[in-house]
Amino acid sequence: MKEKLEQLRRQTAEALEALSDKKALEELRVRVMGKKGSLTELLRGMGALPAEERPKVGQLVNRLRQELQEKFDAREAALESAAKARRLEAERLDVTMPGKRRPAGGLHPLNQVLEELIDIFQSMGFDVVDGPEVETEHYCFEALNVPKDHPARDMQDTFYLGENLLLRTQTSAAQIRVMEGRTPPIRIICPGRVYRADEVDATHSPVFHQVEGLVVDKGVTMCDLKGVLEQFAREIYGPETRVRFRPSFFPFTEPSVEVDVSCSECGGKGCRICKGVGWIEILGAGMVHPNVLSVCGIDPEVYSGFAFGIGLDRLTTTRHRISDIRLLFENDRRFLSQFAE
Ligand code: 2NL
Repeated sequence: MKEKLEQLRRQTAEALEALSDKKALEELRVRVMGKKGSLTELLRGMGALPAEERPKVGQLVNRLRQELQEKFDAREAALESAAKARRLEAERLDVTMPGKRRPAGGLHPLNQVLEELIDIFQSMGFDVVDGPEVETEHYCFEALNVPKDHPARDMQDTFYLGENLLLRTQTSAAQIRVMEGRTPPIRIICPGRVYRADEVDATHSPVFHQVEGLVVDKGVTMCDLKGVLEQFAREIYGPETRVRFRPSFFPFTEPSVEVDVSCSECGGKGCRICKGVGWIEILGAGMVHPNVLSVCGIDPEVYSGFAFGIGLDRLTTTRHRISDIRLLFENDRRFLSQFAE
């Protein structure tokens, strides 16, 4: 019996040394220590021993059980730490290796021109404001002195979302909100998306971008309008740029003007870009109509102002000689990556 115990001790120790993973270890544990395992078998064999030897042998079996238990646990721990060491070695990282470079994104050309424009106006003391794209007829038309029969108000030209709800056709709507809520002096620009029910072609898109500006204070005159817009045009197109003001009409300004700059491509001689006329129209502007000031609770006898609207898409396409406005909305990376800085 003693020999059998000794043999089991030796065999188990050897088998434990020989195995190399936890699965094999658990199998061996069942084979030796399990209900039908070798050790249990030996214990059963005790029945054949003389009664006076049984306690002694029982003690030996129990000691062996304890010893084997410890051996199994120790081997299990050793296997685990070996596996962990192997895993760490396999996952070793050299943190000093150079990383994989991701291609950097860039600002959309519209945003590049917009940022330039914001810089120019901020340096002249303008704040940048924002407003909702979904507007009421009041803020989009009524407050801007746009009469009921004006074509802009037609379903054909404007996207209506409901009885009195529409997608704004100009960012003036947001500027009206500012005039209602502040007392002059007001000096703001308001960039944003605007919507018109236009068919898509090379020069039209139902969604486009506008930057409107507004100055209201005591004693603001047409001279201020001309000075600010001339300064803006020279900063955008270069110091040698000539600027001209042509009489025009908008319901919300009186008098109204359209502003042209000498063609930066040909210097005014006439070319493909300016369609042979030597001038490029860049914006519309005018002195804020007294009705518009009144609606906003600003007394036109005390205050006056000027306003302007710049089409950002056209400014961007002429600036970068982009032939088709649709390119600005398709987000084709082959196009956009040409503008990455
Ligand atoms: C254009 C013309 C213009 C304005 C926009 C404006 C705003 C307020 C009051 C009065 Cl709150 N006017 N905006 C004025 C004149 C022209 O835009 O052709 N834009 C592309």
